[in-house]
Amino acid sequence: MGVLNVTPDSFYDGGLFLDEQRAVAHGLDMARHGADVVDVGGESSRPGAEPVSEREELARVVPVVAALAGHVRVSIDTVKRAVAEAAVDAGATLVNDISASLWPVAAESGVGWVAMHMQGAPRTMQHDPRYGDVVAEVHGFLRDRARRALEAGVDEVWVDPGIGFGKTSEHNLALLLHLPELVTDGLPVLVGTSRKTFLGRLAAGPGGEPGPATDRLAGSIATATWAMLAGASMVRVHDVSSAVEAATLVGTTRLGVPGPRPAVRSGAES
Ligand code: HH2
Repeated sequence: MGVLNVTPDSFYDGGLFLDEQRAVAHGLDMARHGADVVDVGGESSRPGAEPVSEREELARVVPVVAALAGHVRVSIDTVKRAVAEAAVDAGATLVNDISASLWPVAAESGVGWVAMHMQGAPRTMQHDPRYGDVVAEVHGFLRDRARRALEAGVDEVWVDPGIGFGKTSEHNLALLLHLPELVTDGLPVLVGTSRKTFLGRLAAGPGGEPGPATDRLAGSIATATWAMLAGASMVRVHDVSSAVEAATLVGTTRLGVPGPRPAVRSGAES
């Protein structure tokens, strides 16, 4: 799943694709590089983000969804019912819902739905996130939401632990470590770690300042690869070609087929 933020303020690609033509070109480019889904969003959910009006969000996303829908599967990343409905009318076939509350839209319109876990709301969610048992609470929440959606008649239900959404680095790591348990529930799992702050914190080490999002490619691909090996069916990424390359390598390894090997100089192998 390639990320396409039609926003001025997203934490990594904010402002790059606010222009409709640039957004569409980037979406098509991600599809060419192997994205199965392009996730179009018109409201940043980064920590501290201010909400955007419905009118503004509709104006940002609907033309982009309409232009991409004939070329690649499009998901709509929104928490607003009206935006989800308009995007589905424009051709989106998956509602990516960080509020985990829009399953009725998916049920009514016959599209897929992603339930993501978030503690609190973007503006304040990173102030002091607390859990008794983060893995049990997040998994329990996702199971409950998925059950409600399935009962309402949604055929395609995804679950996503919501890395970085009301979670410390330790919470994020615990959720990644325990991903295989979420996978065993049988629902397809989506994971989004791409360029997120906890990767910068981990790379900086204890007491260090996290580096900028531009320095987080290695961590993004490492954690996406871990998620794929742990059984996630989809990873949400900004860097599609690197992620597709990692997915190809992991896929061939998992099937027991030797993947491409680096050239080894004779006699110099250690
Ligand atoms: N992360 C972001 C947004 N939407 N959806 C799902 N299902 N899972 C995620 O982890 C997820 C998501 C945040 O990333 P991004 O869209 O790049 O940034 P911003 O919210 O600043 O636009």
